[in-house]
Amino acid sequence: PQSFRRLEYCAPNYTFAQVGLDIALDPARTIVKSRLEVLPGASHEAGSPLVLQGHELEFVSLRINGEAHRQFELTPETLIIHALPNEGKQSFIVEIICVCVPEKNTSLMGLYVSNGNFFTQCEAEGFRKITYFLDRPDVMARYHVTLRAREAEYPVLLSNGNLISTEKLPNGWHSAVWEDPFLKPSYLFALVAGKLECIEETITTSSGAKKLLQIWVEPHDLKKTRHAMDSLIASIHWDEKRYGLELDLERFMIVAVGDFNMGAMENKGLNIFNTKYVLARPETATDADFANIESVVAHEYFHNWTGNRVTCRDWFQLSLKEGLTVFRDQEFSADQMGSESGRAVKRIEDVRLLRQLQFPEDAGPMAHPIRPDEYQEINNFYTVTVYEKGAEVVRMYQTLLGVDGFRKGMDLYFQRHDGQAVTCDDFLFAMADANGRDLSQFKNWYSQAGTPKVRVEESYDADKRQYQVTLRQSPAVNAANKDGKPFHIPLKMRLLTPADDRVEALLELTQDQQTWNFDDVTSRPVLSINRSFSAPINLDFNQSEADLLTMFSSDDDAFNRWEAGQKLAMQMILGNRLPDAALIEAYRNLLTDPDLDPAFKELALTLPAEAYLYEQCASVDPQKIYAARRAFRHAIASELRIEWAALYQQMQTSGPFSPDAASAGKRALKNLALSMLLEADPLIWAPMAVNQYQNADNMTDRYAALAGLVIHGSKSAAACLEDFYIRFADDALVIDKWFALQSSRPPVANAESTLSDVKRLREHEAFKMNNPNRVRSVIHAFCMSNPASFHQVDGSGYAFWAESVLALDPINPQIAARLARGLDRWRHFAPIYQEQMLAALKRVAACETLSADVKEVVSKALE
Ligand code: B3K
Ligand code: ZN
Repeated sequence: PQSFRRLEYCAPNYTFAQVGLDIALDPARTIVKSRLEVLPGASHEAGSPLVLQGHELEFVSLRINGEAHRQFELTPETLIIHALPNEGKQSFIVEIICVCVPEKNTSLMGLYVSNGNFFTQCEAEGFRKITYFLDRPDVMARYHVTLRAREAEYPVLLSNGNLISTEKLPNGWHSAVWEDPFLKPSYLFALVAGKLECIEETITTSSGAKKLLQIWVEPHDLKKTRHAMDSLIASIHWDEKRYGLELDLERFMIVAVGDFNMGAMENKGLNIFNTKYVLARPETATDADFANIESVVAHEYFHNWTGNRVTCRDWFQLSLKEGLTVFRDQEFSADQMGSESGRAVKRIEDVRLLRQLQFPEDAGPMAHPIRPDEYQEINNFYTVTVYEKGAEVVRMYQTLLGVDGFRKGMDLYFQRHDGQAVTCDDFLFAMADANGRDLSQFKNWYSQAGTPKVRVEESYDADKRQYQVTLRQSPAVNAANKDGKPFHIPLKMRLLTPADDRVEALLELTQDQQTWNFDDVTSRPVLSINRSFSAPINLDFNQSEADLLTMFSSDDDAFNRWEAGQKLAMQMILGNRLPDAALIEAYRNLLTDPDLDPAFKELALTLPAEAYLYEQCASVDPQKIYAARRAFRHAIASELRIEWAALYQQMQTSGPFSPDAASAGKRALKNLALSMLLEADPLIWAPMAVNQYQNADNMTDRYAALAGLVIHGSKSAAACLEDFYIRFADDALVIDKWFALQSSRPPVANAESTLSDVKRLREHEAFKMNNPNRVRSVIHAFCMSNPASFHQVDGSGYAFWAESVLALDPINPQIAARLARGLDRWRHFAPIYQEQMLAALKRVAACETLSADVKEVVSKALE
């Protein structure tokens, strides 16, 4: 297979000044006429051919400067044009006509049909499925687009930028002309056509300009768009206030589509979203859904500057826009939480996700630096490493430079690079230059994979009242990280003492080993380090249980307070122990503390996920870890049953539903209490759960009650599941939840295996193999979010995985490749599991028609 390498970057030999597209939409045969004004590019050599990418296109004709042109070659992936009239610096016009077949396009890349409407997805390399093009992000052009379609079926015609004109055409057709005033690469092109309706708002931005905001959906979904609109308006205001960045177009549109490979896409002025991240009403969406919509709307909007105005030179630089934009959406969401403790809650949630998903990736066969050096299929590199670890790296700049220093760096970045396609180095230089700092060692975060480990050793001299801490870093050394150079690691710390000495510092660990001394420390302190998770590392710090308990009850850094509790629970679970009396007491104090945020309590009493526990083991036995974790949970549930019952009452909310952070936190704690009560005394509490299920006025509470019944194997679960299906049968996103809940059910005593349920669900009339959301809610949910049911010693889960990867690959390689990642860590498991996983991997690898996407994933796993 072909590999692409970062160091082999070549500037384009041609570029486009203007792109004209005329697209006649027909599901069976869409005719695309392009008119490209071509100029010699940075690496131009006289006489060199113009090599355009094209994929699954039917070529019709080629003209140059108005004349038919015959000196060209067609390959399955390219159109190579020779004998060009381009001596000197003059531009010339290339006109191409080609045809594509949207209704046959199940990959959902390029132009496709969903529920009778047309949509596009071009990032990273989908534009080449629409027309022949220099489909690379460093070719930036102005686009002028004419869309044509039958008016009755496709009354709405949208593309990027500003609407210039519309026209009625003969035979029931009509057209619309759109012009995007900004330079953009092809991956930001979009079109939408069909029977859609919108809600709209007009807002005034910081310069006093009026802007039109629209959210387009299928007519029956209009009533579910308010939250997305509010989120968009809040995002626009936040970016003005925090970064001085204003919306630059006359109109900004969001369109929702039910068939979509990922969350959403930041096409210039025309964001296209998975319905899951747009549609919400209290009766159909959970608090988590509301929060996700807010953050995805913000993320895509923020891309307008970090991604679109300044874009990536090549796809190795993906984290330049993604890491930065994730950091921005995290900060936005933290600000929306409305309190300091809310900010901490958001930070804990983000770190939890990073450690559950990204740390395993960074330790497995697909490990790569946030700026990868090599890929076979770029779609495989939209990873938690590029996104979430990338965001942690951006956060470290802010930690090192301060919020103001970071802002100066951002200002300089836009001043230098607006309208350009640039690299991660350009971002780093802007940060360094704006602050007069040498950040050369910080570059190692971009080039080295693996989670660094930092070992902590401390000593205290009571006579001298001196405290000493020594930090040693060891970069993970693995295939993707041969150098193992030391990182520049910012570690926030504080010494906790009864006298409250207020010894605080930001330690910058830059060498393999460094020691710091602190004077006038009145008694042996408890070290609180890596506060707020200031660096994405693993701490190797043998703190005593007593110290951890101190932190769990009183660290003023909410993140580290939470972390101490997680560490205590983790050590006990991995040691196959139940919580001891001291820990139960600490939990009790925390749960009954009237001053603590309910959302924080919920996080503090939620045990480390199985995926994170696996990371602490040399050889994983999923069944043992599941049993130990469940027993530990059972102990917390039953020993604190009085507190749980009290909280279940106290956390009831009254009045109309609001998804704000404080109300959501109360519901989260109440529903954790219900789940704990079901764990402790299922027979007593099942009727309460049924009652909550039936009377809830919002999806958070209804779903939580249903999930509690299903997970705890209650007899009432079946009837409630049936009721839920009937109640929401015409709401696809809710039916996704119905599927996902059943597929992610952990093993229940005396019940059929989840796998047999999943196989039945796959035959359900509402299951659709070519709808990504539905597939994710059944197949991915089982294989990737249900470890205790998936990892069976008989290998039945793995056989199902192999079957599913092979069935999905011909339909949608991206969705298949994502699932293929499910056995990445096979070497990390105990031998009885390993053998079965290896057999399943080999079965997939043996298929001769694998997509490049799946092939890269399984071959790296088997390397
Ligand atoms: N930039 C898109 C992701 C595109 C994925 C292509 N396989 C969404 C986002 O990160 O905002
Ligand atoms: Zn993004």
